[in-house]
Amino acid sequence: MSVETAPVTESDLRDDDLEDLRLSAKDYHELYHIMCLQREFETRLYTLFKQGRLIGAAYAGAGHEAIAAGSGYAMAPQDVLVPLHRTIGTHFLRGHTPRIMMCQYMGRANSPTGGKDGNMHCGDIEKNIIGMTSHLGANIPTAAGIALGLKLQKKDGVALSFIGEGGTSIGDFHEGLNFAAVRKLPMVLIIENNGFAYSTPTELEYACENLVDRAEGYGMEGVLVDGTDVRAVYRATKDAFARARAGAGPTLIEAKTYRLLGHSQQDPAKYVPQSYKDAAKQNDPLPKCERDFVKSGYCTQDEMDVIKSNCVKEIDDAVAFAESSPMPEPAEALTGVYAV
Ligand SMILES: Cc1ncc(C[n+]2csc(CCOP(=O)(O)OP(=O)(O)O)c2C)c(N)n1
Ligand SMILES: [Mg+2]
Repeated sequence: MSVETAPVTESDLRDDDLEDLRLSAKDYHELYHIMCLQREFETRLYTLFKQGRLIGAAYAGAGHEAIAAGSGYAMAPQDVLVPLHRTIGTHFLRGHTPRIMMCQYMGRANSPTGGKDGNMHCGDIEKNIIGMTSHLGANIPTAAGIALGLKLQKKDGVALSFIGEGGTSIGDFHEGLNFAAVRKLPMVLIIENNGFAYSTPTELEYACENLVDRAEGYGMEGVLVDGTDVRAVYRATKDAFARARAGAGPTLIEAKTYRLLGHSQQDPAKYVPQSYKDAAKQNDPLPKCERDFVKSGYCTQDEMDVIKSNCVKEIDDAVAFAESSPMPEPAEALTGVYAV
């Protein structure tokens, strides 16, 4: 995607596609809730960072909420999540509540890592969340290994993971996808293509038109989707999970979106052209979801306003809970680490 080119600005789903989604009003409310929760949680993270109340850095998935909510919502309990730095909504959907995640970002003793490692690097084996590895690409062979395990154990689960478009240039992308395709593994990989890898625009990242075109070379299904449309992401992921469960192997999904903020809290993103910023604003997944859901009759604007204001309260509660939670004991510093 050239940074000059905006994807569709309104839903490109046809009515018959939408009927196939078979979602209830409750489902639509929850999809919007998770998107709002991600936006509110990360907006708050940036404020807390500036106030010196966080441990470590803050990244936001502003612009990626539809990818996180739509794909996470397509998962079944037996599926395994390997999240990435812009998909905190998937954590929420698998039971890592805002309280738990805020404790994680504040390095508290009761957080999943007990205050160790980077704040985003947390998982919970009971919840089928495998903590992300910071090295871009490394999550792909991890997901392929999980998918191999699920297949060998004849379990019904599917492994879901993510990679930014910048991360697709790393060798692990090739190794993980090739292995998954050869072994027909139950795995779904979503490329979150936001047009930039830190300050590098897509023109300097890859020469093909769409990264999903690589799927054919691996001998796997590839799907291109509007990553700002939560229903489109949900549908593409749900279909990919169904193929994986039927033994038809992995799917590569390319979800095109925009990064609404800089790479992280410390990046003012002065290198981003105005045309990209304008297109990003126009394609913000939250107002787009509101327009689509109200137009389609899934939710009223009043219902969506209530969901949004409740998210503010949920995050207020998470911050208060985390700040009243204890810091780890110094004596615990060396427990749970491999080398001392
Ligand atoms: C192997 C490796 N190289 C560099 C980094 C530092 N780094 C973290 S995120 C990032 C940009 C990633 O861009 P992209 O894959 O497009 O994902 P995005 O942040 O845009 O979602 C970089 C360079 C890293 N974590 N791992
Ligand atoms: Mg990117």
